[in-house]
Amino acid sequence: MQLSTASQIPVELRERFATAQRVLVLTGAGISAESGVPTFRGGGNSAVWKGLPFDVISSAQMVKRDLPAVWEWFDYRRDILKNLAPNAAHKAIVRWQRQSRFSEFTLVTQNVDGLHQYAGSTDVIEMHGSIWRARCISCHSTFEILRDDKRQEECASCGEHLRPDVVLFGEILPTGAFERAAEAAAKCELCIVIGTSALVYPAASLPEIAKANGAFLCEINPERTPLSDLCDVVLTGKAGELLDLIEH
Ligand code: BJW
Repeated sequence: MQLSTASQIPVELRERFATAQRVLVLTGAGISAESGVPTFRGGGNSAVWKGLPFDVISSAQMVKRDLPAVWEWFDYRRDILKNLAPNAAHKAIVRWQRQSRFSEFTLVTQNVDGLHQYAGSTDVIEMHGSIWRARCISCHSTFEILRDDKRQEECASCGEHLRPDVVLFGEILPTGAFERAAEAAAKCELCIVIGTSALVYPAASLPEIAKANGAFLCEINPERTPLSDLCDVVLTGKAGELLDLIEH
């Protein structure tokens, strides 16, 4: 069912949204789709870069084998991103955080695009890092990559190679990111999962943790995911159209 008016949002979700104190929002690539950011999966397709599936080019092995190719893939994506802006869904989440209607509001994203922060969200838990940072492969110093500047090639601290500060397949998450997110998931009363295929772990375990601890679980996605059957409410449609409707 495609929902287009506030009255079509299930009453129970509206009530939960109006009364919950502790809320966790988990986002994935789909929330940025309406800004023009390509997703990794969805619509039966999987992203490919110069003939390489994204899970090959975005992998720990590829950093060891061909770091310049990895940079080329991330430079290409940053180049697209620098001309894109947050959409209505990113902005709705900023409002939810700023209105202070919830005593605890946690935003966890798997996205590396920085669009939540660009929209105005703060304290975002970035589970998979950021495309706007580089990290030294030796001393692990991190460096911001500014929108219009050429990125540094070498570490300013030790001179070693830099790599994108993102979490590739087979790599561990930034220290504390999963722990903070899992703690918020275990405590939340309402968990809203937006635009993720819910295939990649450990991020996909957060809604499972929330549900196991009694949270009301809502998914927003045009397609069904492995999480859909666990949810109390599934809103089938685009995040940019649906998020505004929940709060009214
Ligand atoms: C819309 C929309 C609109 C469209 N509105 N919606 C347990 C079980 C099985 C496997 C594992 C496990 N634990 C660990 C693993 C291995 C692996 C994993 O999960 N593999 C599975 C895929 C099988 N996980 C890892 O390797 C993780 N590391 C780890 O666990 O470390 C410990 C460890 C180390 C070594 C061995 C074992 C354990 C790290 C995962 C890192 C993921 N990195 C990536 C790439 C980041 C860099 C880059 O940008 O290139 O992160 S992969 C890619 O997938 C990216 C995303 O963040 C992530 C999730 O994707 P997401 O966000 O869900 O996007 P899509 O494209 O999949 O879906 C988009 C959705 O939007 C679709 O559903 C659309 O319908 C929807 N949509 N338009 C709303 N308008």
